[in-house]
Amino acid sequence: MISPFCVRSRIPMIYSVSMTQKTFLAVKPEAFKRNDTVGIVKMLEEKLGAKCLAMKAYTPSQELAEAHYAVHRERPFFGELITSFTSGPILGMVWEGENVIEKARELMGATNPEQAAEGTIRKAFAKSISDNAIHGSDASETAENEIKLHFPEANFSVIAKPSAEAENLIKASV
Ligand code: IDP
Ligand code: MG
Repeated sequence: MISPFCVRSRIPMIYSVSMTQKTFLAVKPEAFKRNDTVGIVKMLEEKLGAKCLAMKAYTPSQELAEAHYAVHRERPFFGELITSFTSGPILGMVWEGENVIEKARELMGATNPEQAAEGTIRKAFAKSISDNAIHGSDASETAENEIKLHFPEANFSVIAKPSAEAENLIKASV
């Protein structure tokens, strides 16, 4: 019998190993206009190792764009960023998989495409730091907020849950 103290202390360790997560990804307006959408989704399908739960094309309103990029409000490029994000349709998506947030960030590549590694989406499709083809959530809290913001109509009640393997370990330890 393992003590409750031990159970409590083990859970965060198990969670950090393997998590089924959801993330919000979006093909940005400039890439959408260049018809790069299919190529980007193909890379996600082939390389992300996750499944797409939802996908829709829409032009973000000023309000949506400002909420989405609220963390950058004080940055000098904020105005340009909002103008860009509201300039036409984006393809907003929710993807689910093991550690999908970090894996998607890796597959996206560096924010500045000059620093993006070979084989990444930004290396293949981005033109500049302000026209860098794709957005992806950077942490589980931002993923949860962004999914609620962009898919208010969908009921994604569980944003992140432990893998089956981790759940079994947790059950076995109680
Ligand atoms: P991320 O998209 O890789 O998460 P963030 O730092 O969150 O990068 O920045 C959000 C977006 O703002 C970037 O994708 C990029 O389009 C734009 N951005 C970031 N830094 C600059 C900059 O120095 N000049 C112009 N645009 C920028
Ligand atoms: Mg970001």
